[in-house]
Amino acid sequence: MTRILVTGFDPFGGESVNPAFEAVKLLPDTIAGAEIIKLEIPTVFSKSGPAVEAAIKEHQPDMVLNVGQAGGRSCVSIEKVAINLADARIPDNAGEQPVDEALQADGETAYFTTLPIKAMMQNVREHGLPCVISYTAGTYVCNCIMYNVLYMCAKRYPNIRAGFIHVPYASEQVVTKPNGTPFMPLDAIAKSLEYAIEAMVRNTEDVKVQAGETH
Ligand code: PCA
Repeated sequence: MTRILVTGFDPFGGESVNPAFEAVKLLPDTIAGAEIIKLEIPTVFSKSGPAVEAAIKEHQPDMVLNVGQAGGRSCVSIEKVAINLADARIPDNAGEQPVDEALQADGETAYFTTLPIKAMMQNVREHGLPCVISYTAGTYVCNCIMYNVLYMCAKRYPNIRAGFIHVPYASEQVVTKPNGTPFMPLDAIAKSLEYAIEAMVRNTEDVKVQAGETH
């Protein structure tokens, strides 16, 4: 049975929930016949990678999908690329605030996801939910975990495919935020993740559909 490790970060930046892990918790235990292993990980530069690697050792997954909050984005966005850079605008949950630091001294400048992200995007859209490919995961802990997981897969777990999804604020988070702040209901976020994961299981190769940006 295919096994997929799906992680979500804990709340950070003054929020009381993180829609990433809240949505991960709503996922079924199997998707398209694959077993879903759910894990909350700390929003901490130095601790998130080791937490994922411990779970990789314990569960031996075939794929790893890390999920994080991107407040300000309006729909689920699937990340294409992680860069070898940490540049934190706010301290993480342990007070770490790296500025212009490499994540791995011997790592590549960047890694592309090894998941079939266009097939994932397409499957979410075909179920009537908006979804885009994103070409930056930022420079905070989400880019850090995506980079570090792809780094460890390149170095130590060549058979694991990995990638990252950013999710918007959940409805309840924007109740006291300015009018117009983008959000999605949590169950729609969870459904988007489920359809993305379904396509991960069903597509070993990605599909060739247009998704790029002109700016
Ligand atoms: N989002 C942050 C870190 C944790 C999370 O859920 C980010 O996008 O970097």
